[in-house]
Amino acid sequence: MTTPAAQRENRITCPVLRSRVTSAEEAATHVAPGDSVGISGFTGAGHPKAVPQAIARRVEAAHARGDDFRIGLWSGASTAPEVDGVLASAHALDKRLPYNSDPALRRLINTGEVDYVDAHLSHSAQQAWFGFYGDLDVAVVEVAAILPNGLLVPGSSIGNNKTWLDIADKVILEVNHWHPRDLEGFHDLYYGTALPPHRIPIQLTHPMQRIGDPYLRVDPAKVVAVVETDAPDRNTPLTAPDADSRAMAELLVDFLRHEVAAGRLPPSLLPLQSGVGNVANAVMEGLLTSEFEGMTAFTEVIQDGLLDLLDSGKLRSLSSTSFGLSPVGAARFRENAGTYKGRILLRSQEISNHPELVRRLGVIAVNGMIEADLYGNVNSTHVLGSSIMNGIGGSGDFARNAYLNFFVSPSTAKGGAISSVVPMVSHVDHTEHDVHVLVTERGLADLRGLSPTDRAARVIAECAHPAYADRLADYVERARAARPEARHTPHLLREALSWHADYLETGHM
Ligand code: 0RQ
Repeated sequence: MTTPAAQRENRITCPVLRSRVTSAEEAATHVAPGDSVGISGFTGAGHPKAVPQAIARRVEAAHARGDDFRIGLWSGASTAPEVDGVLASAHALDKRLPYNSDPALRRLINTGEVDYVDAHLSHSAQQAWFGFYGDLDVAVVEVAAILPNGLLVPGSSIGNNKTWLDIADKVILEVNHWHPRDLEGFHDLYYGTALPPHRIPIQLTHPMQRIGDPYLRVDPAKVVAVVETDAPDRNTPLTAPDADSRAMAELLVDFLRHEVAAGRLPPSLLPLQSGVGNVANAVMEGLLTSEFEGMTAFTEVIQDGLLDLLDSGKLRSLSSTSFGLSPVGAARFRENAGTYKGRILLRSQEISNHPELVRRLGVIAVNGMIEADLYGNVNSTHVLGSSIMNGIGGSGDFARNAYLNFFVSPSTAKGGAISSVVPMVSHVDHTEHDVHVLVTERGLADLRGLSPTDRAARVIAECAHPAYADRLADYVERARAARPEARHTPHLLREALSWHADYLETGHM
């Protein structure tokens, strides 16, 4: 939906950049075959709405002429159908990093057409600076407004925008009138990051502390085009939490209660991080009806549940890099944006997910998983060892450095045909050394301070589905008996690996 230009307020008040306003088609001509393109966007918020579609059309026209035209695409995190979806269907991509959740692109990654670099979200900016990914040719970044002095008011996500604007040879800006003009003041851009060996500590000791500027900077000489849009973020509807999600949320909130009673957490908890999806949202709903007050969040995405918690007053404030709201949540935020100022702060993902800060603040991290094994290794990314689902996202940034981490999943997948608790995970994202607590709808296994054998007993007793528990217990027993001199982390390697192979061959484990 586009508002006629005459009705729009002037969001581009810098004369130099105003003079670069053009169409998405014209802007897309600045992208050449073989280019690496860095775009804004994180969990469906703040991605460019028009230029990627114009690039896709350009690529399709080139392919129709028999010309090769593919680009590399770097983002903050996942985008939306009008970015990853259209570029995938145009076969426009040869490389993608650091995170994707688009089903069309996932298929191309899994068939080998697109190379995917699945990186920790806090690492992507610095690895780009280090030169690990090569040069960045073009940045396409959505903003809410351009000030008279050329500073940029960011949109609904920051992600890697600062880095892309800094390192790209050319910059295309999309100014999206859909974002509330009130977004000015919601952002904190830290420009103090240096490369080793010149790094200094990041002086942030509270989730809401400001350590930077409210604006993004760009060298106007690099800006080759400015495109105006008026289009919403992805804003996927959330389904109401199902019974399993509610059960997991209840277990988790009860465990936090137990930790407070034991003196291991303060009554207002510690800053919360929660991943995307319905379980994360259900946990926030559980906290809403809990006795906890004065909470804070140091997270990467703001789903509706966090907004509810903020509205209730139980959550004092929240630091993130992005929104990821449903249409209802987005409408609520847009209507009342001004009232959230000072309670929500958006930062670059290299800061929102920074290991130094996650460790210092003592974050409580809650993330989804695909499967866990008996000893506590967690697979967040791959189905049956080989096919990627989304990517590691920020889960590793938070989990390894958290004060306390939780990994959550239903105890089975594919209608019960697959157990989410397995002898040995088919792919490792979070090792047994990183993982604290596993939660399924069956129960919660606190693995802290346990030996591998004790972990196995607890995971089977608390988290495994009854249809698989006996088989898993039998596996551990036989593995222990098989080699008495190898009982630290007992395995029957052939059997452990054939666990998934059985499913691939028969449809059952
Ligand atoms: O596949 O859609 O084809 O049916 O995996 O599973 O149960 O819908 O769970 O949406 O919560 O996602 C780990 C993927 C869980 C997510 C993961 C199949 C299942 C389904 C999704 P279908 P559900 P969720 C914040 C932090 C990594 C990144 C992260 C994720 C699909 O949480 O991407 O945490 N995490 N980032 O059928 C085979 C199993 C399975 C299985 C699930 N054991 N075997 N298939 N599935 N378990 C966000 C960011 O960082 C940006």
